[in-house]
Amino acid sequence: MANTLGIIKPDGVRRKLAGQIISRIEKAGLILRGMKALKLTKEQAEEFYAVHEDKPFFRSLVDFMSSGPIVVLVIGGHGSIERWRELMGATDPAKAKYNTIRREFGTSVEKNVVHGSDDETTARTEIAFFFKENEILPKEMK
Ligand code: IDP
Ligand code: MG
Repeated sequence: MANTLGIIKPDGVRRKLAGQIISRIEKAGLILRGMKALKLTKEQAEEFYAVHEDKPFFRSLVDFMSSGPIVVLVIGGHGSIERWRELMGATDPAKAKYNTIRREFGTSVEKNVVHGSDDETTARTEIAFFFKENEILPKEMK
């Protein structure tokens, strides 16, 4: 029952897709346990995506992720990590399944609208990157 981190990336916020994306999370029966809007500095984007620092797309990704406001979400509920990734779809919108967020709204492999943690370990680290303990609703709170 681990929480996961979701991000509505700058392309999603700019295009006013945040409401629709949050609506999909709610309709899927997942639970919003934390939410804030903020803008990453270049340094913060570099740190968040440090695992990709050797990739050819790293500089462009950092520029993109720090180009405008994002919405960060703590998403809970049964199977939240896998289920949020299912709702997002594959990294490349052109290869993502129909009805996924990336397939419907993504415009390139970089500008793919949303982020999701890939496992329990990264979820924990990524949530802690944005949220203090007291900014996350506890599981028992309904
Ligand atoms: P994920 O977001 O589906 O987990 P990752 O491989 O972890 O995909 O890549 C992180 C982010 O980096 C992607 O969501 C996308 O924005 C960007 N990205 C990944 N691969 C490419 C690429 O080949 N070209 C440009 N950007 C990429
Ligand atoms: Mg990833």
